[in-house]
Amino acid sequence: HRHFPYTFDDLQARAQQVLDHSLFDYVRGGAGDEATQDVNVTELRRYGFVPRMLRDRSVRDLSTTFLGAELDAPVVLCPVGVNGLVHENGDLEVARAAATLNVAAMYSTLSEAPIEEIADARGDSFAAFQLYPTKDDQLTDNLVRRADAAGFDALTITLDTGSLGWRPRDLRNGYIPFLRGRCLANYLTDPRFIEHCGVENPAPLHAGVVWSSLFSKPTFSWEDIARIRRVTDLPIILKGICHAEDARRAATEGIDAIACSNHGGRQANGGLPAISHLEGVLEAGLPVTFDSGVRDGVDILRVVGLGATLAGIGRPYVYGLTLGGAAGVEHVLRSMLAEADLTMAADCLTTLADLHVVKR
Ligand code: HOC
Repeated sequence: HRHFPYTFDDLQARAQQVLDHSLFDYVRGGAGDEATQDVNVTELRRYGFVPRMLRDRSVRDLSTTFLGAELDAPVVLCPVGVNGLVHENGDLEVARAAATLNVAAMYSTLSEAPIEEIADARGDSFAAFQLYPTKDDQLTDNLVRRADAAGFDALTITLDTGSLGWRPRDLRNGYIPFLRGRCLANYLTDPRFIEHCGVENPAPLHAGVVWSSLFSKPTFSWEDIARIRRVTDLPIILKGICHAEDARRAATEGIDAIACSNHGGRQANGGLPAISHLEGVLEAGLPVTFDSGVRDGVDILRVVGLGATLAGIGRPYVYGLTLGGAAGVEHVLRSMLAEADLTMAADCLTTLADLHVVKR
């Protein structure tokens, strides 16, 4: 990997060179003037560690457990619907990388590859199926049952896409990635979706229009969560919870974990950095994954040091995928984990429990 980038900025610059302009913008972009996206990153960097010295640091241990699974590293790949657009068979390449490195991942409803193929490709690695609720509960529940039958380990329900964020880059480019309709594989075989289309094997544009009309359920609420809870026994992760009260409610509703996240600054441009929500969310006592601003190996340690069980990685691995498929994803993950490991070694911190974070 002599020519592969080692920093986020280099990765992003290289990805920009190879991706179609509108697709790059889609991955790179955020809501509004992208202030939230920026502050997600800068605020996280205000946290650090006080080194300890003269302690045996010959062995460092990054392993952890999440929802009963033993993981070699405290990371999870975030769900991304356009993986299949940035690289051929992108969803499967990501799943293969996750299998090779035994890291956890969440796979998008909008994957280009059918979820059963993804479930196969991820081997023994921990895999959650990410669900976008639709206006049609039956269609939503069908997807949940399918994920269950395919052998996924958990269900992640994305809560912050009740409507799509205000994204100037995409407005300018016309939302081309999604209008291509290549991310609808999981709907096209669903009898309920076919009913909505009024025809089997609908043309991509027709399917895209029907899907857009069904996408998201603005009234989605705790009652829907209770319904889905009854549909599956899979552990449920609620993604997008930032308020302590919502986290507490999740705990009382039998939810298993929370993904604390502001969607990488892609949905609401409220300006608050996602990391400022983590402490309140942790108070509910559920296991928490955190994403939105994680760019390198030290960020992984920061997030875990602040109490999250797993650090969610999005854009960094998507750029790795863009540049080198499964090998590219592996390179990015290995680099991030190597940086985390070497940082722990330098600071004489040997386990994740040693990470005491201080804010500057
Ligand atoms: C056109 C609707 O999670 C993102 C996605 C949002 C998916 C909705 C697409 O881009 O962050």
